[in-house]
Amino acid sequence: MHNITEIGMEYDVLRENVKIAHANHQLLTENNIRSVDIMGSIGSGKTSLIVRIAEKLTAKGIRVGAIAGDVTGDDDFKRMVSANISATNCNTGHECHLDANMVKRSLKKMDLRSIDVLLIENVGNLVCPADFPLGTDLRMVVISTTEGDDMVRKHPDIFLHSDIAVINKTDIAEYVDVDISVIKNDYSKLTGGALKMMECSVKKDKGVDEIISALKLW
Ligand SMILES: Nc1nc2c(ncn2[C@@H]2O[C@H](COP(=O)(O)OP(=O)(O)OP(=O)(O)O)[C@@H](O)[C@H]2O)c(=O)[nH]1
Ligand SMILES: [Mg+2]
Repeated sequence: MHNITEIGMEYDVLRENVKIAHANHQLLTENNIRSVDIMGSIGSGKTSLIVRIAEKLTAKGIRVGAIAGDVTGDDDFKRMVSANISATNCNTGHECHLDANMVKRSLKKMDLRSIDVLLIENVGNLVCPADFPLGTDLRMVVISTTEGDDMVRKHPDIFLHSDIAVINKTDIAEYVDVDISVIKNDYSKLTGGALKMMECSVKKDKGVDEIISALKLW
């Protein structure tokens, strides 16, 4: 006969994460940095969007920093550095999401006086990042047409935890037999009609200015 002891670990981990997220937010605010947590599916175009946003902001004299969150490797980090973004790489090891403590450690490595905007690329995943706020001003989720038209129905939580939702790769919707209006309707229903999903093609530079405005980055 085994004795079973319940340990409320999940709750404590999430509560601790929220505490650190508050501290991150305070630090960013003290340094006048506007910050965004960019979540989304694998390959939906998160890095491409960050690079495009950074190009546009840099052209207006707004200084952009980024944290490249990935399980392993430095591919996205290198793309950001090539785009003249003050970036830091953050490998999560086995974790499928960034957490506030990882961001806290990354912020320590950055010169916060030298940036106006911080774009954090979360690990490509539509499940776990939802539960781990990082302390940013806003959270955005990016999906793309290549994932099909059922992402909102399958992963409602991440959309409900995001301030802004983007459907990217609209340029190839017809080639992958995806009707964007289905995705947008699902999102509208989920949010009770309060929010509209934004359409974007990073490749064709469509919708990116609107996203920057919605995020109030300029
Ligand atoms: N056709 C098309 N391709 C795009 C668009 N945006 C990104 N891509 C392509 O999609 C692929 C994945 O883009 P990434 O920016 O690496 O996506 P990601 O979300 O950062 O990927 P992970 O970090 O691996 O999760 C690349 O080959 C991009 O060139 C777009 O608007 N249209
Ligand atoms: Mg990426």
